[in-house]
Formats: sequence, C-alpha cells, structure tokens
Amino acid sequence: DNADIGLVGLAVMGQNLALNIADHGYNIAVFNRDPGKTRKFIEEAKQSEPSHARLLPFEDLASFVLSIKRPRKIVLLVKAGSATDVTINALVPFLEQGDIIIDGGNSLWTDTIRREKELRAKGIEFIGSGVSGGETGARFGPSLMPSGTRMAWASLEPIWRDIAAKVDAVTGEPLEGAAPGKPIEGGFSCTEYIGPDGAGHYVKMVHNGIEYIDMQLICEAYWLMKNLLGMEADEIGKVFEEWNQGELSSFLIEITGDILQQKDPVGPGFLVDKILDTAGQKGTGQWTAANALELGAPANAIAAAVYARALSSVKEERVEASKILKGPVIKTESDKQAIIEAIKNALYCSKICAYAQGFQLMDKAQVQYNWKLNFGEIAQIWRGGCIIRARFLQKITDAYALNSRLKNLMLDPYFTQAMNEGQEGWRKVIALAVTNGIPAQGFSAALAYYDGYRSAVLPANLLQGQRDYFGAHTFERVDQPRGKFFHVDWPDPARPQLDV
Ligand code: NBP
Repeated sequence: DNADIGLVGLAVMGQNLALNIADHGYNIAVFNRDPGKTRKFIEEAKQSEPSHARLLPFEDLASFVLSIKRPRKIVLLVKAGSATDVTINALVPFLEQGDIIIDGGNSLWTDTIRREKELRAKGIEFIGSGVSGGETGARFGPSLMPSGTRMAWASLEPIWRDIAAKVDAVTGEPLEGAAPGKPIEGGFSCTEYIGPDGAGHYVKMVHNGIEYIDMQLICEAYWLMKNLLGMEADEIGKVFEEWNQGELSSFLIEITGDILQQKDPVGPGFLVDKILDTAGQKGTGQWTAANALELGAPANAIAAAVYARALSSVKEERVEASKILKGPVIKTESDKQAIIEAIKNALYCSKICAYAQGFQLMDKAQVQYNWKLNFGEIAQIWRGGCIIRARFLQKITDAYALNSRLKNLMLDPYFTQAMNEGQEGWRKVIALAVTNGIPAQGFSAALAYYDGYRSAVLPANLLQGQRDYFGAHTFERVDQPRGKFFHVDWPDPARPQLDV
C-alpha cells in the first residue's frame, strides 16, 4: 500500500489530473475499465512526463484498491450518470470503513446527494467535487469545488490544495508559469470546502450556467460588430484583445481574440467564418436553467443562453425560415468607435446581470437545500483555473467582503456604478439590434432583468387581478398591510369586496 491516492477513469480529464497529482509528489494508483487505455497512458507518460514513476497502473480493481494507503482516497473521472454508479458499485466491495470516494465528474448534484447518503449508510465517505478548467486546468491547476463531510474534506484537503490553480492571495491575479513536473507553489489555492453532500456539484453546475451566458454574450458582441459595423473577424479579434486589458479581462475574452484572428488553415479567410453555426451542449446549462425555474429564481439570461444554443441547432429550419420570414435590411453604422464602446457597455452590464443571477440562484438553493455557501470564496475559487476565470471575479469577492448578506450583486457600490454608467450604451445597442433585426437574446434578457429588478412597481397588479378573476386566487392591496388578502366577485363589480 504505497499509493497516496487512487484515480479511476483515464480519459482526457483523468489522465491530466493524475499527472497533476503525480507532479505534486504523490504516488497515484490509476485504473481504467479498458486496461488498454491504462497501458497507453503509462507508455506515453514514460516518454514525456518527469513524474511518470509516481503513476502506479493496475488492471484489476482489487489490487488497485489494496495499493492505496488508508483511509483510501479514490477519485472518479468517469462519464457522469450511470457510468458513475456502475463504477462506485464495482469499487464498494473492496473498500473499508472510512475510505473516501471523490467524484470529480460533472454529476448532477441530486445524484451526488443520493450517492453520499447511500455510501454513508455503508460507512464510506463520498465527496462530490466540481472540477473546472478542461484538460489544461486538470493538468496545471483546475478550480475545485468539493463537498461532503468535513472529516472527509480534511483528509483530501492537502492534495486538493496542492493541485488546484493558484492565484495571488492579495490581487487575485492567476499565477502563471506551470510546466510538466514544475508546479506553482504559494498563493491562494482555488479550492475551498463548499458544504455537505451535493453543494460542490451544485456550485459547479451554476458555474457552467454562467459559462453558457458568458459565452453567448461574447458571441453577440462579435455578431453586432460584424453586422452593424461590417468588421472582419481579425479586426473584431483585436477589439477583444484590447478589452482583455481592462475590466472585461478573462479567459473567454482572451481565447475569443485568438479564435477570431485565426486564419483558415486550408483556404483563404478566417477560420471562424468557416465553422458551422450550430452549437452543442452537454446539459449543465440546461440543469441550471431548469433548477432556477424550480426554485423561482429569475435567471432569465442563463436560460436565454440555453435557448440560443437550441435555436442555433435547428440550422435547416432557420435556412428555410430566412427565405420566408421578413425582417429589416441591416443599415451599417458609421460611428464605429462609439458603437464599439456601446457594445462593450452592453457586454459588461449583461455579464454583471448574468453573475447576479447565478449568485441569486445559489442563494435560493442554499436555503432550499440547507447549505451555507460562502459567495466571496466561491468567486475566489473561480478566479483561477476554470473557464469563467476573470479579473472581475475579484470585484465579486470584494463585494461580499464588504457585505456578506448582499441581496444582489448589482447593489454593491462598484457594480451599481458600472451598471449606471453602462446602461445607456447597452440600451443603444439593443435598440440597434432590434431595429436591424439582429438577434441578441442574451443582451436583451439581461436588460429585461435589470429593468425589472430596478422597477419599484410592475404590472403584476393586473396579473393578480386576472388570477383572482378566473381562479379566486386573492390579492393584496397597496393601501393595506402585507399579508391581508382580498377577493372580489369580478363579473359584478358592484358587489362588496371580501376580506379573506
Ligand atoms: P468522459 O466523460 O468521456 O468519460 C470517459 C471515461 O468514463 C473513461 O474512463 C471510460 O472508460 C469511462 N466509462 C464510461 Br464512458 N462508461 C463506463 C462504465 N459504464 N463503467 C466504467 N467506466 C466507464 O471523459 P472526460 O471528458 O475525461 O470526463 C470525465 C468526467 O469529468 C466527466 O464526468 C465529465 O463530465 C467531467 N468533466 C469534463 C471536463 C472536460 O473538459 N472534458 C471538464 C470538467 C469535468 P473506458 O475508457 O473504458 O471507455
């Protein structure tokens, strides 16, 4: 038993996380259902990885488990869903009381709650840990969102802190410079205990929901520059490069600048113009939107991003519809610099709304599922390693440090000022999009949320009237205390109002 930890599932994420763990000086036992993949992984690691001697390959589960020091820590990086259950069930007969299974896959948090409960009944600890950052993150430092019992976390914590992305503890800036076998030391480690049972996977799910809308908003900014201003891909790419120097600085803005400037390797022009416009999805954005509906959290921008992907996927229908359904002729704008600035406002304000919705959703969830989430810490965990890493997350950490009970991000002084300054340009861009028939679902949904949120009065008075009319659902009155309900016999307004 000389392995410090074990890992099951040697696809792209498992291989990279195993190498990251080995780089930090841990002996790691590895196992994959198909042993051919284990052999290939070890062969390749021997060619190029300085830490390959710390990888201990196994082809049967019994000896894999026996090789790990107790209490055993076994990380799963297998396909989410039934494959995870199959893997857990295969492992359990070999485990002993107090051993810990860590699920690093993109599991649905309700599955994690169920698995944690089932395993606890057998004396086995279960940690659901969100892992973000794709293959590079897994290799050089992901953002890790673990949940389970505090005891299990205490056992896993040193390894998780070692392998997570590192950011400067004061400025929050990501610490760069990783190379195989040369991990970064010091700084704030992008992992913190999130809470019990499914909390970690829940937070990872919301991270992905935010990722969906973050990407959608960037796509809309690109599309408006292309269509309203007639800009070529590389010129737009340079705008993103410039934006990446300021408050919008983030991994997604950075890669967008690169993608837009990429020439087509097999012909003239830019590669982005040759990529088919149908988006795929694996479900985590949809889970976020569905849960927001279930909890009654107003996450319409996150939902809009899921719908936008769905609309993109019906390409043939759209091609047909484009020949039949009328829209305006696009009028190219001449005041380029002013429009680019307004698009930047639209992007930043919408992004703030998107995060406000994500954090508002987590706030509802912690009440519903009995968790105690630390929002400042969550923003800091996302500061490095993950796909939505961005400079502006530091502002979210600062906002919650200033007021841990902040109701909505937009009410923090920094974000209030950003919204107040940007809203005029944001409106101008949406007006132009509408007049020219250019879809901008993300920008528009975010603005509808913003305007709804800042409205002291909404037309829900009429809605309550309608509900009382057809269903006797009752209503409250503006001139009476809250909690006092009334009903009238609507078709006959002359009859007296009833206090119910
Ligand atoms: P996949 O999600 O493609 O899963 C492949 C692994 O699952 C292989 O090891 C495969 O074994 C194993 N597996 C399957 Br498929 N069915 C199995 C079964 N019935 N029993 C046992 N093992 C089974 O790999 P991935 O992209 O590396 O992702 C791993 C996990 O990490 C997933 O949950 C994913 O959602 C999550 N994640 C991925 C990313 C990313 O950027 N890719 C980011 C964050 C999280 P085999 O080799 O024998 O077929």
